[in-house]
Amino acid sequence: MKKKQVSIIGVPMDLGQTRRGVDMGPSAIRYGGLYERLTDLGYTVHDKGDITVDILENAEQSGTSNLKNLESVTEASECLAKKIEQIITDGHFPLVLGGDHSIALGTLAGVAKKHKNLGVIWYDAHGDLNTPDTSPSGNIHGMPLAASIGIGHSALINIGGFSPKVKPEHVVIIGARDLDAGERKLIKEKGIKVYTMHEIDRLGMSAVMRKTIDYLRERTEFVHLSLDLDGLDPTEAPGVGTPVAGGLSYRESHLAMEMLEESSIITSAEFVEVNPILDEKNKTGAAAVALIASLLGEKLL
Ligand code: HAR
Ligand code: MN
Ligand code: MN
Ligand code: MN
Repeated sequence: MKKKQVSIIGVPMDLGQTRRGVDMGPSAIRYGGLYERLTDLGYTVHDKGDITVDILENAEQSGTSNLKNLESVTEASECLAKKIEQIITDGHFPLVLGGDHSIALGTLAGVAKKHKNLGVIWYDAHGDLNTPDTSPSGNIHGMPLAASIGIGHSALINIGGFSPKVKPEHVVIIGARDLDAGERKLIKEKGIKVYTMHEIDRLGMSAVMRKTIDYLRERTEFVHLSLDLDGLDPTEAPGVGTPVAGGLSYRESHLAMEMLEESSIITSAEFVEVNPILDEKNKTGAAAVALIASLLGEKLL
């Protein structure tokens, strides 16, 4: 039997927001033992290292928009998109380590180039559905999902040279509890499926995942998981730049990963927003590793 192949890419990106340290996320996740955990599961793991990202000191601030570090974020995204495309061409499972959530622009560009009829699970406290007009911060990590459905700054929308990457009705957001006014409006206008913490409290994670899997199975052929560690509660994942109280537990998150693994719908994944400078002894990096392992088949027994 041919062993399953996983290709890892780190994206040391901190330019999509303002708290430094999240560029060290890929190292923190590797430090948490990712490689060994995946090889123990029987995978052949190709760690392709990190892509090159400008450091803040050298990032150009061209004055035409309110978006911070637009040029550097765009440049890294284009580079990431090409790498992802190659990984999928090689028949490997792409696993991206962040880095702030702006990296999803590049991941989704690469994935969508190869996988038509793509679904996306956005596991996050936030919607990341802002545009330059609605953003309260100018931080690009609050915009990648909007850009991926074709809404926002043209430079972000057109990463990889095409748009959109995913249809709004093929997106499921899980764990949302901090949505800006413009994001709520977009969710309603575009009919994006969202399981906020309210629905998760009411239905339970098991039912939410069952519905998510059924929904995406009916509509899509491939599904990308974009997991922002701030989807978890900050008590269990403190190493994130924009923590929001009242989040998903570690166990709920494991259940979600286990159900996705059983369903076999996930064809690419990224784990983002791990900031080891804000963390407690790499608790968040370790949580990322444990969730990745569950997603890729690690069992308790
Ligand atoms: N919605 C706010 C903004 O656009 C905060 C976004 C924080 N985003 C992340 N990614 N951490 O989910 O600035
Ligand atoms: Mn540059
Ligand atoms: Mn996010
Ligand atoms: Mn978030």
